[in-house]
Amino acid sequence: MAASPATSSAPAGASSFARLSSAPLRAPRAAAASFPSPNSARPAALVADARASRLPVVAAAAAGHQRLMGSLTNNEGLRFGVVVARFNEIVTNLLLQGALEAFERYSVKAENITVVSVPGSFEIPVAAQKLGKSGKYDAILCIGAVIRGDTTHYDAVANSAASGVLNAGLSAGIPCVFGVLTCDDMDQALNRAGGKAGNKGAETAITAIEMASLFRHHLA
Ligand code: INI
Repeated sequence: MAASPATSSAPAGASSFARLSSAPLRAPRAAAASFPSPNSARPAALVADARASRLPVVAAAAAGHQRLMGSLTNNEGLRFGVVVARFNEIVTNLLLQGALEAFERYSVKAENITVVSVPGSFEIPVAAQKLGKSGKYDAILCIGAVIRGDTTHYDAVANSAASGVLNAGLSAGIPCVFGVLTCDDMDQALNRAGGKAGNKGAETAITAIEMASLFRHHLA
């Protein structure tokens, strides 16, 4: 069950910490233990846990801080643009399907999702930027699959897609989430598109919901 942490001051920190521990995409136990809430009900146990994992114990003196975090469930009315490349569409269709299923799981309404199709991953950033600047969306998902071939084209497309999506988000001022696979071969890509390594499209949607919620509810 994912709670919906709002702006949290230190007294609510314990529940934020609990939220981290129960989120669908879990933070590793050791990483969580390195940021114990100052008001945790069991600080000694957390400190012992951190020591056992050889991580530095921090935040003991950070009472009064605010921790802002987006929520997966507080997503009513959030709107999403999805830019998906057709190149390697056997893979990108699966990624898109994963993203749409994740939206459905978190009750994002279909009417709040717009899917835009572009030829290849190289074309994703310009479309993402245009959607982002339109003011109609809270976050943009960027979905593609770049698979290494015999030429250097792979590096050019992969690098352009990554830096382009980053720039699109920065210039539009809304989250543009990177869901472009960069793989050595088709097997690797299919493994990450619903195969044994999960579905990167679903992860992209979940990241987009959290970031959109963060921006709408805390950073606006
Ligand atoms: N586009 C991809 O999305 N994935 C690839 O693997 C790929 N490769 O390897 O060539 C690819 N190329 C097309 C590119 O994205 C543009 O559509 C094309 O260069 C026109 O601008």
